[in-house]
Amino acid sequence: MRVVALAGGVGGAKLAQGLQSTVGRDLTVVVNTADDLERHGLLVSPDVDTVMYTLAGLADREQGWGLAGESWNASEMLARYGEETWFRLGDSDLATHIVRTYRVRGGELLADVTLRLAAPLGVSATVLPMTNDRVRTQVRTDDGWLDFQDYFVRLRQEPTVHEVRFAGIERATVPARVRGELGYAEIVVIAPSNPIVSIGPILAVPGMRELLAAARRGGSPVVAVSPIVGGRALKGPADRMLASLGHEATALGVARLYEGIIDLFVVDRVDAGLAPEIEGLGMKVLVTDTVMTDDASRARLAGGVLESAAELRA
Ligand code: FO1
Repeated sequence: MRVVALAGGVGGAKLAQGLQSTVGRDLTVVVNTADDLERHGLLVSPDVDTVMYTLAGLADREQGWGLAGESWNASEMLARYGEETWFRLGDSDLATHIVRTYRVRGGELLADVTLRLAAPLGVSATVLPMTNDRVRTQVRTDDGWLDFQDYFVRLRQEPTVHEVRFAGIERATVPARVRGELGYAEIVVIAPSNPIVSIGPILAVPGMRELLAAARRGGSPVVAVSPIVGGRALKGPADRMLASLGHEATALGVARLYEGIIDLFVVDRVDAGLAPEIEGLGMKVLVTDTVMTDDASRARLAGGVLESAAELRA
C-alpha cells in the first residue's frame, strides 16, 4: 500500500513513524518547510529534521525535536561570540544544517539534499520537502508581522496571532518527486499537525490541492487526523491560533478547514459527540484513540487509519 503523508513537526513525525512501522518503504512524507529559517548562515529545516530524526529513531523524544543525547558546545561558543542563541542548535544537529546549506548553495535541489540526508540515517520512508522554493510563514501580532520562529521559539507562542501569511508561496512549485509520489499514492494521510501553520503551507503550494483532488478522483482517499483533542492542541499553539483566527478550536473546526479536500476525518474518542456534525460536512468519521504516547500507540493509530482508508478504496 503506497501511502503519502503530509506532515509538520512533532505530531506529524509521530504518526509518520507509526505509518513507517506499518508500510516501511512504501511511505512518503511530504513535510512543511515554511517554518525554515537561516541561523548563523545555515539553512535550518526544523520540521523536515524532526520527521527525519523521528523516522531514524534518533529524535529527542522528550523534547520532540532535535537529536537524543545532544551536546551544546557550539551553541555556548556562539553565545561567547555574541550570536543570538534563542534558537538552539545542538552539536550533532549542526552537521545536518552544514551539509544541507553547502549542498543547496552548491545548486542541489532541497528535495535531493533531503533524500541524501535521510538515507545515511537509515530512514526507510521517503522524506521530501513540500517545495524546493523559499517559503516563510509570518504571523501578525499586536506588534506587527513576525517571522514564525520568532513567534514560536523566541516569544514562546505568547502573542495573539491575528493573521498568517506564507511569504513566497505564490512562486513556489511542488517538487517533481512529490508530484510523482502523489500520483502513485493509494492513500493520502494528513497528519495531526497544526492545520494553519503546518498543513496550511503544504496545501497552499500552488498545484498541491489539485494533486490531492486528482488522487481522490483516481480512487485514492485522503484522510486527516485531528490535532485537536477535547478542544485542546496536544502540542503547540494550534488551539489558540484557531480561535484567534476566527475558527472553532475543536476537531469540528479543523474538519471545516479540510472540507472538500478529505474523505475521512479521524477524531479521538473524547470527541465522538462531534461525529454527526463532521459527517454533515460530507466526510466519513473514524472515532479512535488518537493520542500517541509510545511506539505502540503510534503504530496502532497508523494501522487503524490505513485500515479505514483502505475500506474506502474497496
Ligand atoms: N524549538 C524550540 O522550542 N526551541 C528551540 O530552540 C528549537 C530549536 C530547534 C532546532 C532545530 C530544529 O530542527 C528544531 C528546533 N525547534 C526548537 C523546534 C521547532 O521550532 C518547532 O518544532 C517547529 O518549527 C514547529 O513545528
